[in-house]
Amino acid sequence: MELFKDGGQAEAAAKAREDLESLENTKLNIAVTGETGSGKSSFINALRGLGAEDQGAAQTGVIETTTEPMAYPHPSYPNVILWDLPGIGAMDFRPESYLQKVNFSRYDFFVIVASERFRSSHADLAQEIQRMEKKFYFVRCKVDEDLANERRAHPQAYVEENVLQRIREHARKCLRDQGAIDPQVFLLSNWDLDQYDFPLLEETLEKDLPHLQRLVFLLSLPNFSLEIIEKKKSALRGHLWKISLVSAFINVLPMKGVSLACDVGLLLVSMIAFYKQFNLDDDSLAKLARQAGKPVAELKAVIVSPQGEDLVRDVLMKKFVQVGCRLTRSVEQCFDFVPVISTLAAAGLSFATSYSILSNFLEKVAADAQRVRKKALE
Ligand SMILES: Nc1nc2c(ncn2[C@@H]2O[C@H](COP(=O)(O)OP(=O)(O)OP(=O)(O)O)[C@@H](O)[C@H]2O)c(=O)[nH]1
Ligand SMILES: [Mg+2]
Repeated sequence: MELFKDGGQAEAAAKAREDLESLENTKLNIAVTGETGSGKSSFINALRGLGAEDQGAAQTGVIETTTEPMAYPHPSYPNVILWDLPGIGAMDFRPESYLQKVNFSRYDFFVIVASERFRSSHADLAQEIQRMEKKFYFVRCKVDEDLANERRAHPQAYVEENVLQRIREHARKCLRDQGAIDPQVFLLSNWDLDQYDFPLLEETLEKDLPHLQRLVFLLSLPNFSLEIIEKKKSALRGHLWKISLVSAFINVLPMKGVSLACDVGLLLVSMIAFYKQFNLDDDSLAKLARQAGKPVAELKAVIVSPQGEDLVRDVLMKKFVQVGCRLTRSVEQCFDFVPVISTLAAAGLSFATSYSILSNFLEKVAADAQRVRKKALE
């Protein structure tokens, strides 16, 4: 309630509104490049929470499939676009003309995908990307296959972490030896994002990206682990006060008495967005059910927060009526003759009420997401 003490509330609300709008308009263009057949399209599908057979998935397969840059907007965050670039396998590969052809300036950063052997074209491309003053992350896919092969070939000496470390070090050394500066290497399997180095890649991107892009990227990720659900929750929690402040000030009019003015529309939109952010919307649940081989009703059965716009609106209205009645009586008595103060008090109450509603709802939706994830994995 500190916000409501010094008179700068309206400005703070305007600033919060600007921030929310910027978040909505934040764009992130991720270029996924690398050798032909290395798993680029599968990586893009994994980041979008899609299996190869899901609608809108990037085409994957053992024959060359990607020959032109293809844009894959995230299903819930169309401003996050993953670009599937053509493979770099050709013998006469020239990184400079390749990057010109794919319009390199469009991208915020590059992911160079490799599998199996390291090739000098990877290092050439990495160097050229750095020369163009962009960042690259070297991702070694199909590490599940490497491990299976190694286990088969050396069953006695096999130690998973040693094999992984060897692959990482080898890729880093090759990149460095050929001129890439401070290369970052991540090993992963597109079938299992919570394994190997994907969590580290996610953390690295979080550190490297500017604030709003970082948040959008985090929220767009599938719930590949319980930790990611926790991260989404705490990132959103840091945002709730802005939504509450904007909603509290949106409708405050100088009127006698206390109006628990609040933009229910904004709260509703934010609460419905939580469902998408935690992959609990109907589309995401249907996809997850298909991937888990379970009926969608089984996943929905563990969700306890109200689902669907009408139900959320109902809950919201009931909460406001409850809290509104309780607060109005006491505050109206205090500020009966001072309409301006009463207006600010009303905004303060709207803020507190909105914040508490959003905060409780966020807690419930995040807990639902954890239960749904557990159920899908059973
Ligand atoms: N085991 C395993 N197989 C993978 C992985 N990622 C991709 N694949 C398989 O590797 C093959 C090639 O994958 P794609 O995603 O089509 O590769 P791409 O780099 O997009 O290929 P092009 O578009 O042809 O250059 C497919 O058969 C995938 O199913 C992975 O992490 N592990
Ligand atoms: Mg492809």
